[in-house]
Amino acid sequence: METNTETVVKNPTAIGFDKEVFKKNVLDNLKSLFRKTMETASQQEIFQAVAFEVKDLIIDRWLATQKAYKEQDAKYVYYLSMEFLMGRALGNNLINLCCYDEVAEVLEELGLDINVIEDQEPDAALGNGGLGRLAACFIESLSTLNYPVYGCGIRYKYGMFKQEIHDGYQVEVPDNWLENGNPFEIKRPEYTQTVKFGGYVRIEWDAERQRNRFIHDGYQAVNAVPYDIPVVGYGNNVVNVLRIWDAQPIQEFNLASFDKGDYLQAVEQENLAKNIVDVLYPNDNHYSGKELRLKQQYFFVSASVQQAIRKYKETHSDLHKLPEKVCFQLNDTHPTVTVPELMRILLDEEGMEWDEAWDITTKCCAYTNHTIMAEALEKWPVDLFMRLLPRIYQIVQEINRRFLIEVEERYPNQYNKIRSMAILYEGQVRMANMAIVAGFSVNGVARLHTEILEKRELRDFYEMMPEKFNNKTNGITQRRFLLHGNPLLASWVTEKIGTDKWITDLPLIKGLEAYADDTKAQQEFMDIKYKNKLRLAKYIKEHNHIDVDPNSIYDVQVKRLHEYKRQLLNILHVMYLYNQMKANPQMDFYPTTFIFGAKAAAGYKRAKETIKLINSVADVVNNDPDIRGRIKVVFIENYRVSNAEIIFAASDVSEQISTASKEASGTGNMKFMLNGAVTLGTMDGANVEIVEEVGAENAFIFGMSSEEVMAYEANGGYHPEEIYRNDPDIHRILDQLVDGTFSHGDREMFREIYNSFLAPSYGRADQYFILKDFRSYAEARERVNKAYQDKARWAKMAMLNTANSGKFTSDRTIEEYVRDIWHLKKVQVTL
Ligand code: 9GP
Repeated sequence: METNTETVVKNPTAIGFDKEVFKKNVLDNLKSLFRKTMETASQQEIFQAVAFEVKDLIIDRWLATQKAYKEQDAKYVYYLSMEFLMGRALGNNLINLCCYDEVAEVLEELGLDINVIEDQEPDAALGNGGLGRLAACFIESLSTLNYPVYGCGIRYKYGMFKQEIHDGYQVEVPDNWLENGNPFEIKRPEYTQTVKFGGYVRIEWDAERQRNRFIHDGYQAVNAVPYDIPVVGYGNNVVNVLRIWDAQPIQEFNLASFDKGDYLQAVEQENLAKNIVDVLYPNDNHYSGKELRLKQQYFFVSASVQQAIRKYKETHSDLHKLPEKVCFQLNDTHPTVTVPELMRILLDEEGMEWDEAWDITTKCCAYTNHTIMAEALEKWPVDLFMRLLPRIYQIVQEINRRFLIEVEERYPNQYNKIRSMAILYEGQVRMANMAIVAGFSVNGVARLHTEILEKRELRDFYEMMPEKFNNKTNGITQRRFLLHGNPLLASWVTEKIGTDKWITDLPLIKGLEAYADDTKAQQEFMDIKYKNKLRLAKYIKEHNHIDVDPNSIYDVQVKRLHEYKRQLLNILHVMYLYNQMKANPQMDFYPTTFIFGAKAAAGYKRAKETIKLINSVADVVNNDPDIRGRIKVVFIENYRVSNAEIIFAASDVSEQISTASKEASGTGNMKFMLNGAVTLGTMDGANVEIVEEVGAENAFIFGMSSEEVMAYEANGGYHPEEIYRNDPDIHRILDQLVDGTFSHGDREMFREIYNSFLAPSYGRADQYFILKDFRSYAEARERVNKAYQDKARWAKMAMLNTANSGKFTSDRTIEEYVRDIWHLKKVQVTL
């Protein structure tokens, strides 16, 4: 892999950092922003004062970067994404500016703890889970690798909701993340764009050009106003931009329009602007065909594409060469309206012919698929789509018409091909199909996932246009998930392998392998893990009021709550263990803390019931004197990026137990691995590649393969009631769902979950093969428990996981996107 370690500037003074100046400026900021001194300011105000000072350090690099891009006429990737799950910025900005330790010292001299100051910052939670966090890792890696990018998204007023647990149930609390302002953002009203909704299309004859002109009239318009957030590269002076769009009414509501008779129109335009960016849809891997969601999509896509074209035209006159300077990467189907929007601009505003416009569009757009879950597929009802985006719909119709002619020519009379590949079908606009037809690249996010796309989900497309398909296995940034999240391990790695170059060249971490059998190194590694476990225990005590034993195994499943991710399998197994231990108090078992963290989409009933079940089991098990604390169950409230960093660092076991074939990749699995947790998982998503890197002997694999799962699915499922009848342990735990054992005698509380195995009210029985995989999972967990008791063996396994995590840096993923799809050039930035 090509790296740019030689450009890394780690000496803070070399980047213009001066401790005394920094300190003075922070104090000045406190005065000018809040009229406060150190003695009177709140922690939040101090955070703001520090953050503004850090932004000052960033600004010169930001200017220099944009200047260098301009001078070199650089090609940009526009990473279009409904979600950017950025988390906190302060700590990572300091790390990437290479002055984290120095700022920590300054704060210490002022009597402050940098961790406490960092804790004042709300997470920028503009995303649900893996998809949004991946986008955040990608733009950070692009900056670190000296590549130009605009992250384009939405400035939601309310991000991902905050989760509170009341009586074991999830309660959603609005996330007013902008309450105290965002010190890192800059409003850019000069780049405001207008986005139009509704209305109708008028056709006029253009005599000069001898063709029809399409005129969009009677629409409602809204202003898209961008806010720029800096994305700092590690030690290389590069600052890219995350540009998120806010919606503003075109003109503030004025009474004058009342007299002119367009009073209602004015009110409507104002309301339109008010609602669009209000809130992030809290659904992960699930499509809800809401009109507002389509508005959000078109809103940010139209603004971003218009802006990209405007920027290009500032320095270029020939739009035919747009693909040399611009690539739009569609993060899932959510931004697919990019395709018809770009066509609209080229046809209607630039006056191009269809073929020229299509040629440009199809060279500029590339699509990433992140899921095969049927319920996540976006299909918009034609009537809604047409009403909201009348001109865009016409263009979609024409794209579809022309594509179907191609299909018919290639596969005469094969209606099944039309059925699977048409963009418009049975009254729906199928967004994935449009993205594939128009994109020059279609990629999956892990090898297995891409294979499933090619062989099954998108087979017809793959057969017709195999050259478009490629795999880009996901990755994560080690700057956040090791250097920032686990500073003890980070320093130890540097000391052991004799260099800190792993920060920008993660495969170097393989150097740790040399220490795998070294008892002293093993001890050091496990000491660090222990300290991180203490840190998490403290967090759990403060937030959950539960004591956990840092000597116990920390067995962790943190991710969004979804049936296919099978948190239910995990908690059913805890119930099983509990039964075993009650029956045999002397059983050989190493104390284990089962840790969960998960948000459920607000309307996802089964997911919410599962959270209640986890908390109910926790209540019983944690308080049963017979168990003597040997099994503990903890549900961490409000799982998010900032506490995730603490959790990964402290984990021994990484639960990656999705039904094989369902998890496209997973990225939490990589963060655990990097931090020396051992995977307990199915052969799904990127787990396959993790096991390949670390070796099957250093992971605990169980369960059906994706082929087996898909074979059962093809045959309509299996018969869980047979397992229920024949396996007394499973029989017992299912019965316990409805006999009140974990619900204070309430037999109805978990009835729905019980029914899902034996008599579902919808779908197949045990759709995600929980009972089918149960025994295999139980056996794997037993192996884990035994393995942990051999301290040396465990230390070796854990260390080998860290040592072999090099492939899973997002730097590697980005280099592959650049090589195969984006074709960007590195830009060096000097101050
Ligand atoms: O479910 C996938 C997850 O497996 C993957 O790691 C992540 C990033 O590629 O995307 C998730 N997909 C979605 O959230 C919706 O497509």
